[in-house]
Amino acid sequence: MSHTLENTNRIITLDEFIIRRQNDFEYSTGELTALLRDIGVAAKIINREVNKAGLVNILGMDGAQNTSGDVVQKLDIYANQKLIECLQNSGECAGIGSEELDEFVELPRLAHKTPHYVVVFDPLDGSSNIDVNVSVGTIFGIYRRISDPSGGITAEDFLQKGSNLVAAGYVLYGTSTLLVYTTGNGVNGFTLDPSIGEFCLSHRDIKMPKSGLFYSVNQGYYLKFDVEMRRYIDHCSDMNYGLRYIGSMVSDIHRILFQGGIFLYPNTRKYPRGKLRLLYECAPLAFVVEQAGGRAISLGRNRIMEIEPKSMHQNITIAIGSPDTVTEMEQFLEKYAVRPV
Ligand code: FDP
Repeated sequence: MSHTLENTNRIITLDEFIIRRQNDFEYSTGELTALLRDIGVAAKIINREVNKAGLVNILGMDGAQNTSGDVVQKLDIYANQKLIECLQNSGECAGIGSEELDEFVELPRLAHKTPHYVVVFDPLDGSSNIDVNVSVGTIFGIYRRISDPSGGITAEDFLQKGSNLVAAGYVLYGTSTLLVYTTGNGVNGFTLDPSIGEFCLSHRDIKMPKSGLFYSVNQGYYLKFDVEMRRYIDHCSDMNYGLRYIGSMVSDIHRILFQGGIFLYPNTRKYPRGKLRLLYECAPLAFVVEQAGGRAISLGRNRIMEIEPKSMHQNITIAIGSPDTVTEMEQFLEKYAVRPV
């Protein structure tokens, strides 16, 4: 009698997984597959540099400020460059929009390629944490371009609502390095195995808890929040919800994804329209969280995925996390009638 040996514990690498899932895409030509692989390569290179940040003279402020007024650090610039370089590998990316750049950039065309996609990213989110060895992340989103692929890219290719995203995800450079992404068919996570230099499937079909007992907000701004938001935060405290705030959006949302709860960045006096960027941070993470069963809304109570960006660096308020916890917060705002932002 012959036996078929099936190894159910065998390692599935990110590349293998992406190729296997290729047929899930509406336009399954291998272009999106190639783009996701390019991002995987960039993530490995950025990871290598983040890990040795304390050893080489790459750490610390560059001194410049980006369009959103944040101080740019050297590693941000490095991560930005590497993503741009890697996205040119396959020739499938027509252009990029980056949190670190004022304008979108058209990428050089490879011979015989007609790229149909643009990529938006925050190359190193939470970068003010690098100096103190706290986890940071990369956030990315991929849109199919609207403009005629035979011509140049336009702003409209980027100013699309999140519901048009064809893929999105993040890389968390933490105690281990994890790449989490969705193409609209659930969310999967891959942990980097440094010994073989591959992202390996470690978190299959991630589903977030329906509610959670953690809230994540910069409570230092409490007095700068609208009274309605202060009431909700008082409620979290009354209910003994645990406050967890790393100050690195990818890390904070990663915790919420696995343990449940809510992440908030409301309007403050300093940031009357919120601080976080719709295009580079909020929409891609909303896609991931919704695909894992969660919710993501602005404090004007619009679904983040339905908000059409008016400019590349538009800021927005956000409440994102477990569906029941976000709904509970929403009911609070409705009850105390927060002003739409
Ligand atoms: P950073 O400025 O360090 O890049 O997107 C910006 C961001 O970090 C998020 O990662 C983080 O959640 C937030 O800002 C922290 O802002 P506050 O310091 O105002 O809380």
